[in-house]
Order: sequence, then C-alpha cells, then structure tokens
Amino acid sequence: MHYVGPNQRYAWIHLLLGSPSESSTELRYYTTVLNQWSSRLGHSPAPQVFSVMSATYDRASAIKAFDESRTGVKGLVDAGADELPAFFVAPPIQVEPKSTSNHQIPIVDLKDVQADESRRKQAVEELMHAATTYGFFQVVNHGIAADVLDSMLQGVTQFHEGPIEVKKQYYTRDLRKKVRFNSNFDLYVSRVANWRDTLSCTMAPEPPQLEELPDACRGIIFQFTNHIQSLGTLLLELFSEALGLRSDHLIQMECDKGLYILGHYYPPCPQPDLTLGASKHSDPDFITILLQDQIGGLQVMHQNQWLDVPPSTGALVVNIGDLLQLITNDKFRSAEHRVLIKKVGPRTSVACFFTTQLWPSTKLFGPIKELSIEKPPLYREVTVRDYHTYYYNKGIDGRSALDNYKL
Ligand SMILES: O=C(O)CCC(=O)C(=O)O
Repeated sequence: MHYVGPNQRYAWIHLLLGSPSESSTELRYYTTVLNQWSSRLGHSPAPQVFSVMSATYDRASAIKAFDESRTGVKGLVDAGADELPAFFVAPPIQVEPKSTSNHQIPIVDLKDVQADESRRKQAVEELMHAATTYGFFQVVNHGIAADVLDSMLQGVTQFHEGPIEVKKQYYTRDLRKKVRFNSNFDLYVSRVANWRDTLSCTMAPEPPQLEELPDACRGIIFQFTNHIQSLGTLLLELFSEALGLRSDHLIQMECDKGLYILGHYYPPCPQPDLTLGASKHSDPDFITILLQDQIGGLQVMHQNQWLDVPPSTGALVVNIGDLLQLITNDKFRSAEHRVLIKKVGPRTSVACFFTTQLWPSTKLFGPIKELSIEKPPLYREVTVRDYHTYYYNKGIDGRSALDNYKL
C-alpha cells in the first residue's frame, strides 16, 4: 500500500460526494472514516482533511493548470513527480488474484480465410463465439507484417518522447482538428483522470494532409491505416456472415467508413495502485482493432471478473464497440475494459476505432431488421455523430452510453 497524502484523501471524498461543501455532514463522516483507515494502516494521523481541502486543494484549478501546461502525464513524470496529483486518484481498484479465472480471451486464426472455404467457415464460427461471449479476441495471421506494426508503435512512442515544443504545437481539445494531442479527452467531465497521453488522428472518411501529422509518425501512419482498413473490412464481412447476413451487409451499412486512430502513451507511474491507465469503459464505435506493446495491463470484464488481454507478438486485439452491439440488437457484446498501470513503462498502444465519430451525417443506425425478429428492437435509432457527442459529454464514468438509447 502506498502512502496516501492528504490531497489524495480529499480526492476520494470528492469521488464519493462530488464537490462537498466544507460544512457538509457527509464530508465530515467520510473524512473521519478515511482518517481512521489511514491511521490503521500506520500512516501519520491525518489532519482535518476538510480544512486541508479548502486551504490547499482546488481540484478545478489543479486540472486547469495541468491542461494549460500542455505537457500531459509525461510532463509530470519528467518533472519528477513521486506522488499523484489528487485528480488522478481512483476509488480502490479491484484487482483479481492471478488464478481466479479459467477463462481466456479467444485467439482467432485468419490464415487463408480469403481463399479457403473451410478455413473461412471455421473463422466465422470462432468470431461468432468470441463476439457473443467475450466481445474481445485476438487475431493472428491477419496479413499485417510485423515491421509495419513495430514501426507504428515506434512512431507513436517517438512522438510522445519527442521534443515538448513539438508536442505542444499539437496540444488541443478542439474536436474539429484531425490531429490532436492531449491527456484525457474527458479531463473536465470525468471524476478521475487517467494516467495516459494520447495522439489522436482522424484518418477516414477524410484523412489529414501529410504535413498535418507529426514528423515522428508521418511516414508510417498512412501505410498502417491502409492495412487496418483492409483488416477492418475483412472482419466486418466475417461478422456479417456470422450473423447470417450477406457478406457485405455491414459494409453496405458503412460500418467501415470512418477510422479514428489513437496513439496512447502510458508513462511509468510512481503510485500505480492509486490510478488507472484507462478507467472501465466500452468503445463508442463499431469495432476497435488494437495494437499493444509487450508491457501489458489491458483487461476485459467477463462474467464479473477482470481478465487479462495478454500481449502476444504479432497478434492484434479486436473488440466489439457499442454501435455494433446496438445494430446487432445485443447479439454481439461491447465489453467493458480498462488498463492497469505499472511502475515500469512506458506502455504504448494504438487503438483504431471504426467510426465516423463527429463527421456530419444524418444516417441513422438502429437494430438490423433481420436481427430484430426473434427479439424486438432494443434500441432507438441514432446517428454516429449524436452517439459520440453524448459519449464525449458524459465522459468515462462507469456507465454505458448505450443505456441512453435503450427502448
Ligand atoms: O491501450 C489499450 O490497451 C486500450 C485503449 C482503450 O481502451 C481505448 O482507446 O479505448
């Protein structure tokens, strides 16, 4: 157990109560409980936390100062931070003991699925099982060469580890920009910040100009995008077949029209038990293809337990997003996942979201007719843009954005 500083004790109170007033009875109650807990753990008896809170800690200003530094979490680490700012402190994090689950994320082999009918049939069955039970799986023999994957991870790492003056030029929260660097897309709305920085690039339907991308990944990102788009199209064909639809059904619905690539960087963390790299969430897209390095930390919720998604050289992780759960009328599962953080690092990952995100379109998505016969439609129709707007405004708060669209 790490030392929990007075500011961090306040962070928990904030999480429990929102922004309590100093005189609130609840605040006094939780202060007492936290103080008793701290002293039981052998820490110095806590001062009156509520007065420390008002005297020394202003959460909104701390967040603003962090954002205005434009240096992200890596900036805190470079400055030698050995205690987390309070707005990163999560409620106690549930960690499964290593041996509690026999379940493993499925691995689907895509070898020869374009040429060999029986291989394709087998892959379709495996995908069906993975999408309906776990919502998460890894793919191997997906056709993207190891050096393309390595170069993409390297490019993202180099950007995050590159000169701060360059990174600051990209720092923005302006969602109209196709290339953005920042830390925590939901910094101002979530109750807890995550220990990661992100370079976001909207690559489809309208890619940025080459010179809009940072030097560090300019060369590789278009090449990587082409491969990921082909793989996404293949997966959507196989999913269509798994659902008993025509191969091109999900493509005709334009589920592969948009691609949004997030280059995440999780710096080593001085107090990894107190925060997360990514809080529990599901993705607001049709599918996500994720490339992760060898550090690990990604976990998926399955039957109320957190399962590791272990790094595997050459494999890519695929998960079902909320919009695919919505149009399949709950046949496929958009599983909740999170990223644990470590003292060692950094960890780099590249998450490829198939979605047109905030692209202006009035096209409505609702449960597919053929999948709403046995079970009536469970969701109302929504545009991708409205879904994303709702998701962004809500932030990651432990609730699924899908609930808002349930009939
Ligand atoms: O970095 C990872 O492994 C997961 C990233 C993720 O969950 C996301 O981008 O939504």
